[in-house]
Amino acid sequence: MLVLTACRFGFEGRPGPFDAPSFAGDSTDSVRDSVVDSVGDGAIDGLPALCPVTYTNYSGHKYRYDTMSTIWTTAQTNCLSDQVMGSSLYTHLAVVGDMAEVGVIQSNFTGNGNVWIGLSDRSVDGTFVWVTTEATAGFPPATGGPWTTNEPSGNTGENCGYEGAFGFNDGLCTPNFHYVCECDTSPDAPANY
Ligand SMILES: [Ca+2]
Ligand SMILES: [Ca+2]
Repeated sequence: MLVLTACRFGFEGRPGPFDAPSFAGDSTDSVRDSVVDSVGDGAIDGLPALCPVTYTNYSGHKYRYDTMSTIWTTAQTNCLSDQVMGSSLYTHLAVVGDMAEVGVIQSNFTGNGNVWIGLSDRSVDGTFVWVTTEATAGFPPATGGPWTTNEPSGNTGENCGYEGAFGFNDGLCTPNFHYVCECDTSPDAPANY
């Protein structure tokens, strides 16, 4: 069943909660296309808050650490495809919203090397943004912590963010790194990347 879900998402291109057109007879898509988010928190009204069973709790955050080494875009696609159909929650590369969350990622996932996170300046060079609509109050700042010393350094050449043992860095999007997916209430924001 999980494989079938992933294939369905893939056929429609970039997966998203309000994907269109719906598959004929696909009740789950019909539900998604007709519901609203009256609270404005990104969670779809009336749907259960379900994260995939492969996501587990780390200090209040729901993550899935994947030791498959891949490029940034594939990591994000893989995280998106985890999403439970009919859930009000979303999966995506981890959005690391404050220094406490930086620490959670470091404590649990960077011991075996760098991990891709959902940060990039692929859309507007020099402006690093997250892959979802989550409001992070300007985090990370343009320079200083959580950026590693003298980062971000990449200008037009390094557009994808990863976290390592010493903090964030911007790098080429093409190395093969492990990655961390997150499940939360904020939907994917494809215009950001
Ligand atoms: Ca987060
Ligand atoms: Ca860099």
